[in-house]
Amino acid sequence: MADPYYITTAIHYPNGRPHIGHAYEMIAADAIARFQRQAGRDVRFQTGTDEHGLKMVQTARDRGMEVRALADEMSRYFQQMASGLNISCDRFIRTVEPDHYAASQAIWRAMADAGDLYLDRYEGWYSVRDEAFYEEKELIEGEDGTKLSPQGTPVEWTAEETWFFRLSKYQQPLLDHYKANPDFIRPESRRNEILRFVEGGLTDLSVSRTSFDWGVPVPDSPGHVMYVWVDALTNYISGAGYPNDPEEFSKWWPADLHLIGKDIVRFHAVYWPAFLMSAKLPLPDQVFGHGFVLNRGEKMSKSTGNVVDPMQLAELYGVDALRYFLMRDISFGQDGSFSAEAIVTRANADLSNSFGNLAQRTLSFIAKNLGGELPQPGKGNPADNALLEEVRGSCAAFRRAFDDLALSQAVEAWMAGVFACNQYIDAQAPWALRKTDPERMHAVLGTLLRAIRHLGVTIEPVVPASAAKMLDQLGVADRDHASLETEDWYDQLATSGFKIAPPTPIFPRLAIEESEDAP
Ligand code: ME8
Repeated sequence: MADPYYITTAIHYPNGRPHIGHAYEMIAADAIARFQRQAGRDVRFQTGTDEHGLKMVQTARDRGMEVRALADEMSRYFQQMASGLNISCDRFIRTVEPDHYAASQAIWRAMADAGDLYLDRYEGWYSVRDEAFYEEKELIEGEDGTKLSPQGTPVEWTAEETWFFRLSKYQQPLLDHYKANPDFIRPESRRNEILRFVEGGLTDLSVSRTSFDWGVPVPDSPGHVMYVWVDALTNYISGAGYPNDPEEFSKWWPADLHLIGKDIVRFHAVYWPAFLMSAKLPLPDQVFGHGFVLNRGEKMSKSTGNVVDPMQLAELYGVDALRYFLMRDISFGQDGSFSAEAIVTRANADLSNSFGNLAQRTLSFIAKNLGGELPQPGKGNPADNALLEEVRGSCAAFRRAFDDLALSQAVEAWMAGVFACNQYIDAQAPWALRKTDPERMHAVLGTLLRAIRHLGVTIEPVVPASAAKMLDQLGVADRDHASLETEDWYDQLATSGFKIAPPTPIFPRLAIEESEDAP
């Protein structure tokens, strides 16, 4: 049986339509999930929407609609985006679903059984935008003297009777866990931030609300709904069989990777492991806090009006161009900027002019001059062997880096293989060999087909639809990492009578769209 691999994204607040930050997170998680499938892992990939909390209540009120209707409408946009961006999730979870209610109430009961919940009065600051409680000492002062959360969002004074979770009890166990598992929080900068926060002392956490009823009801406590983060974090286990399917649950849990943004690392690396410890459940292997996507260097916000619809970008420039750009141009773990020009420049340089052109030149030459017949393999000229070695090396470097979540470096390493092929094709000039040395021409073309197969299989997680189309043109059926270990496919394909058809270009050259509302 293949080794299970469970990856999740954050679940997104559907109080508005999805933006490019949401798209970025889904695309990164999807690329990792596809990569692990190619590596032979039995992958479960979950994403979804986080539909409870005061922010949803207030947005619905502002729009004059029922909260559930808002959640249904907006969650649909996230689901459409997931399918539009070719996100291969196994489950799109919505926190309004019955199995999620059951799981949230079960973990609540487990925390209560551990003696970690008590009723008291909460008085303090709350940010509806962050759905987070803050201590006085964490607040910053806004331009007009008002108090703001450390994220710069407005806070309001809240006073109500709530259930508390004994977070303070878990300070030392958490510190011990971070020490014993240096890779639990990544990247390093996030880990240091969390260490400082926990070392500074933890106060007990208010985990229920009584001033509204849009949430999962607290068991045996009429009038209380769970604090939205308690139910939101629980999505990771409710989607994986907790508590009613122990077999399924023990297969998937603990998760291998929670992929989230840098602003919510505290919830995932402090509160969530503390809840799990309290409920006597294993902790996830790793929490990775990726950076933010900025619009031409600026933070996106509704008030500045610079929020970009990712589906519009995908329609203008293509899903795979967008995916490739985000994975290649943003160093994973750091913030990065996007603009239409940057997407077009990157996609044209790498995909259209280099990789696409390489495949297009090679396949159309074979279709035209060899009637589509596979070239006869050569005897192994040093230049051919050197190229194959270089391409295999760059694909192996891609795999090593990707496995370590250095996604952008991985793509860069892959690109080195593409460049090597383009240099080779120019140096070997198969078109000139057609008349002078047909045998050598065959060997060069055969070498190129092999190299293109390695490159196509390797980049599949990043540009899945385009890579699949290219591998179809090449007649390559097996697309996992193990298949790259031999070149048997070539002889099998040659004997099967497969013919290379005149190819249609896979990566069209892009131009910047100048339309009125283009980003
Ligand atoms: O925080 N660039 O939901 P959310 C990159 N419901 N990533 C970004 C981003 C940007 N500009 N803006 C947001 C929530 N994100 C909670 C999560 S999980 C149990 C509950 C990321 O819709 C953000 O960091 O505000 C988070 O990982 C995800 O998008 C959803 O953000």
